[in-house]
This record gives sequence, C-alpha cells and structure tokens, in this order.
Amino acid sequence: IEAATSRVATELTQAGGSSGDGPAVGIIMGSDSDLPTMKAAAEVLEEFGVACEVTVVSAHRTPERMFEYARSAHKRGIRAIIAGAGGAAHLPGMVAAMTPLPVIGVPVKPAGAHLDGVDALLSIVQMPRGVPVATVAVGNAANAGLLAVRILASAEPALLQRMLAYQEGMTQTVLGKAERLEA
Ligand code: RP5
Repeated sequence: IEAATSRVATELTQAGGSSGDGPAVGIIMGSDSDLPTMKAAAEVLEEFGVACEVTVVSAHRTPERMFEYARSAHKRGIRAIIAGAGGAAHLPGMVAAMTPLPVIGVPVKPAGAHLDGVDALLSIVQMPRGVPVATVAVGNAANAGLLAVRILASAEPALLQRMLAYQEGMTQTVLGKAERLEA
C-alpha cells in the first residue's frame, strides 16, 4: 500500500496481493487529498490478499483520464472499481456510466468541508435507474473494500472462505466484549 500510495498522484500503480496476475480492483479518487480516507479500502484488500491499483482520477480536472480509465478498466482485468470523491462527487457515477464493472462509491468528507460529506453522499447515491453505484457511508472506505472482496468472493471459493473467517472473527470479538461486560 505504501508503494502504491506514494505514486498515487502520478500514474496507475499496483499494490500487493495474490489473486491473479494484475490488479483485480481499481481504487480511484478525485484528489490525492482523498487518500487518507481511501487508503482504508486498499488496506482491506491487502488484508484479503486481493491485488489492487490506486490512483487519482478527477471527473472535473481530468475528464479525459476518467473516460480512459472507465472504458479500459475491464479490458485490463479489473473486476470492481472503488471510486471516492468529495463535494460535487461526480466521479463514481460518471465511471459507472462508462464501465460494465460494479462501481462502489465512497463519499469523502474533505478537510474543512462545510457540509460534512452529505453533499458527496447525495451526489453519489442518487443515481438514475440503469446506472448503479453501490454507495457506502461517508468516509467508510473500509466497507468499500469489504464489498469489493465479497463481489470477487462470489466467484472465488478461497476468497469466500476468507470472508467467512473474517465474519466469524468479528462475531467472536463482539461476543468476547459482551462476556467481559456481563462478568
Ligand atoms: C473533490 O474535491 C475531491 O474528490 C476532493 O474530495 C475535493 C477537494 O479536492 P482538492 O481541492 O483537495 O484537490 O473533487
């Protein structure tokens, strides 16, 4: 992840992982200022051994780059796209309009934002029929990573087992806390 994020503002990069040759998930964001939020998605994917690429694609500042990314991702072997943006967050929806891949949108709350990320949430979630974006909670890039894992896991038995183990781990953690509380 460190290697991927250090080059994030310049070009497509690949983070570690073991599922296949190239990255299976593309993580894109409107600005490198979104990285502190979006890196949680890359961390989850790394935890599950899913290879990803991390880069900046701005719907407003680099529209041609957005077209190129969205139109080519599936041809490069990407199987799901996580797209985060703040403010007038058009990136996830526009990418979804141009790719056949599942797109997971992350509303980002930029530092010093006046609207608490609600502007980004509404920009991302209110998609018209026919162009779906699976939208997670404001700032919850970890859930975007987990959803991408689940999408891939539906066709990868080994990944499915890792997701089941992750869920069981969560259950045991909560039960442990409940036991301690009740003791
Ligand atoms: C959005 O504007 C980006 O996704 C970011 O959340 C926000 C601020 O971008 P910068 O001005 O920090 O580059 O497009």
